[in-house]
Amino acid sequence: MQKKWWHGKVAYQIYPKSFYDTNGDGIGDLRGIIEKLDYLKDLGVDIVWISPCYCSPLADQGYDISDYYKIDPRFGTMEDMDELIKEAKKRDMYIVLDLVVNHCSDEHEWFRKALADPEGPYGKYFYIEECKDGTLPCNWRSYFGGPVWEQIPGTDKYYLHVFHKKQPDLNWENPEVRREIYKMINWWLDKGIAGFRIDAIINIKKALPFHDYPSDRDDGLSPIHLMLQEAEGVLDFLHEMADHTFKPHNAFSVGEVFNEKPEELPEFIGDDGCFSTMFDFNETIFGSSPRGWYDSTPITPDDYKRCCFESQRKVEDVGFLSNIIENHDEPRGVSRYIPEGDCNDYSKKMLGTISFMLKGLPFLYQGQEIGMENITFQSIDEVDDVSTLDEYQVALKAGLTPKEALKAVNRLSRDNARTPFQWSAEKNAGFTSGTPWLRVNPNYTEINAAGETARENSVLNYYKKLTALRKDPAYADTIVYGRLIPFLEDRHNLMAFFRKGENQTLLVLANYQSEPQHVTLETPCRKILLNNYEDAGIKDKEIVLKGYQALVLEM
Ligand code: TEU
Ligand code: CA
Repeated sequence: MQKKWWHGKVAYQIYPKSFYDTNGDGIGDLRGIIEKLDYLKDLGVDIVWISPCYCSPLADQGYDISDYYKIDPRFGTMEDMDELIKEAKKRDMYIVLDLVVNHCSDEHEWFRKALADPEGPYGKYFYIEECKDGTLPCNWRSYFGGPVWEQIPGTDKYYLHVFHKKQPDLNWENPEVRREIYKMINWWLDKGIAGFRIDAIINIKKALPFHDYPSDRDDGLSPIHLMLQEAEGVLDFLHEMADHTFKPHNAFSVGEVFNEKPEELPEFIGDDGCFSTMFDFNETIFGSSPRGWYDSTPITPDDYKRCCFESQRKVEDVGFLSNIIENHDEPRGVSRYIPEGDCNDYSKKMLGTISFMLKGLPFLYQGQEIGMENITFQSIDEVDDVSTLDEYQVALKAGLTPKEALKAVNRLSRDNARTPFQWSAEKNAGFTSGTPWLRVNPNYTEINAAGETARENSVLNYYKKLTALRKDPAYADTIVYGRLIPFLEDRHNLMAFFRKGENQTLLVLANYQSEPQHVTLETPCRKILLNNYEDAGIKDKEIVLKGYQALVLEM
């Protein structure tokens, strides 16, 4: 594997709407990000991925773009963006934007023109089909519920949207569409951003002509992944995109790739892959049910371990994954991956240790570093996210009572991760002086950045140790490139692995339970590099790990 400039870095995702509001309108903004750059630098962050901040009606919080070349006034101005890029560079930091090109907004100029003249050139920018007797071209179910086809008012024509109806899919089969997209990417890269996170990208290739797949629910619709399994040729588009944009700019790209075909992995993230890296979602998709969120199976520590190791094995000689415990589409990792009742500073630090010590590029999601947890919505009216609202309806239709349905969606709601960042114990967690667009988690009085900074043994200060260890010249090479070899893999509630470097071996031990656990080492350890407890409990080769204790040892 070729070494790349970004391999040893630490990345951080910002969801701008919920990060920091500087003008009191209740919505986070670019100036808020500029103000907090030093906070991120101090945490040890190098690469900052910012979820969409382009002009958008915010039907899907910015993942519905109406102008790729403009900043939404709610987030700021292009001058703010230029300043952000400049201020980041000053600090040796890299700005990565979100590339949403499977679809745009129905308020984008292209789509307006397509509606005005479906037969004209812009009609071919989208998938528009005539349905004479109202029979839809296929029975695919949109990710956010209902059929993927929406009628164009006053006509017998329908357009395709695999996400929300305000997110019409762009027709990648049209070379003109691809040219426009590459032009836009290059415009941003020329501006000085370091690269892109690439949204929902597997969906750009459709299995054509449109046809039905077997339905898995009473609605008669089929899940998109059946179509994706059959679609051939997404990589032709992706290589073309990389050759015209990322590669000439030596840009960083991280793909949001689901449902890829295993044999295609090298083409995605191998040395000549179309992306630098892609996210590991193996843990996030575990336990999902075709019936919906309400039917999903919670993950256990042993499942979690299996998911991580499976991904590591898959990419071992191929490339570099990006590791997360959460993002803006998922509940908080500490609420999901730590068994109920056990979520505390020890277990939070343990999860962080695993995420940072696996091979790959660690991505922190805003608030993860201070131990932010799920919020419990008291009523569905408090929820904003389109996906959660749909899953709530799915649960009701399946026969759950409103109370049960709310409980089911609370567990997985994307809004768990979208509540405002908790900066301090002041009003609205110090996020805004106005009214926050989404409810602040009431636990902000205990969990907030100011308190975490002040408290020596906080989760935040532990994350700083993790980023520092990753960059410590004495260990960086092993942590970044060392082979990952599981240790005592079948031991219940223990997640342990070696990282074997050229002349060095590290051992990561995580006791994934509240009861202590005894481990015998193969060789005595030379040095304790990290410990989420005060004392280690090591006697020669014998270790008694305390509840949720995590250790990084040099062997
Ligand atoms: O997500 C793509 C995706 O397929 C899922 O994460 C999906 O949104 C989720 O399972 C629904 O609950 C990306 C973005 O990360 C997400 O925020 C957007 O909503 C989506 O694309 C559409 O742009
Ligand atoms: Ca604002």
